[in-house]
Amino acid sequence: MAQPWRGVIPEYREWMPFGSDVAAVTLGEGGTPLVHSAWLSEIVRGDVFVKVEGDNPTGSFKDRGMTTAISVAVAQGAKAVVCASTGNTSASMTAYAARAGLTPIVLVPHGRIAAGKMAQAVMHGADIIQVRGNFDDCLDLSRGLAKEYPVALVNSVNPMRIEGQKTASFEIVDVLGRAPDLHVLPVGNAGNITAYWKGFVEYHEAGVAPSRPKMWGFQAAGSAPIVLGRVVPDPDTVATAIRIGNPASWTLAENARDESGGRIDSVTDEQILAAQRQLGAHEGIFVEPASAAGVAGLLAAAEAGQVEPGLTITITVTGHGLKDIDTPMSRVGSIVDTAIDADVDAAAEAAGLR
Ligand code: AN7
Repeated sequence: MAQPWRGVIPEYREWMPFGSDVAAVTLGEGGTPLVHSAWLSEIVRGDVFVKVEGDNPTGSFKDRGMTTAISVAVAQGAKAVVCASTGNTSASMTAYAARAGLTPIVLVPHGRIAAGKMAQAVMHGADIIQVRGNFDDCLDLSRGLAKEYPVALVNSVNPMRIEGQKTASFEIVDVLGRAPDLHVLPVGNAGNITAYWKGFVEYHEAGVAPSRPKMWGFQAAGSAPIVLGRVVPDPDTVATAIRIGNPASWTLAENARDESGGRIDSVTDEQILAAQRQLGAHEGIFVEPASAAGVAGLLAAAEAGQVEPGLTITITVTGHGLKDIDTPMSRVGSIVDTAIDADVDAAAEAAGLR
């Protein structure tokens, strides 16, 4: 009988910096599909695989790091947890806190949080506090609360988040049987690029993978502090998940870039929305705008002749498209192409079958 996937702590416990005294608070996260993309493979003249992180329990990669952060918080006796969020962290945190019986406190920036993500936090029973400021202000507040009050901070500055999120790299190597030549992903607060690099490095050092990939990260042009080399005080992009002007893991992301011989670049909102739509139409994978930043970056690099042929490339799409339907749909004119009576011939006519 097939063995069901058990969640990232049970599956990768020997790679965690904690012992069996930490019980896993899990929703069965991880074990997400690595889908071959014929479309992108042809464009880059290599082999491209998409790691579909929207298939996690709350619809984003955050679940990998939340199972570890919440499990450890519970083991340490926490009663309440706090996070700043552009949406996905709060959706994930509130779900895992609900399972663990912890009180979740969510700090979100004023406006611009996708409705689906807010709905998740509400349904998981969170106290939602809207801050008159941006994500970076929320993160400062979140840190301040955790310092002065008995609440555990579960943003990616909590090292347990990185420990959980690194398992995505393990899964990629486990499935491919080797590390990719190049790994591509979006960058916001820069926790995930840090985590992926840690995972690839650990597998390499342990001899599981004979090589490590170059890391390519992409920020949104209006929120590209690492690319610009300075804090962006008022970040702006349709990709609200990565609307972050002062990433917490800035230096660690630069390390991942430099140690791997990679790059961190930016893509415009137009490139992001085009990539989102193309991925949906060519591959059947519907991702949220931020998640398309990596795809947009790879497409731009291929167009500029910066992708050498013959590479094995993996690309993480971080969150599910259903979380934010307003952004893409606002670009679509009318949803309905043709209205007809309930008649087979009329339907065939409208569908171009005759
Ligand atoms: C879909 O939820 O920061 O570079 O507060 O939701 O590790 O921050 C979300 C980030 C990419 C960027 N894609 O990852 C939050 C939050 C999606 C995201 C990122 C986020 P990091």
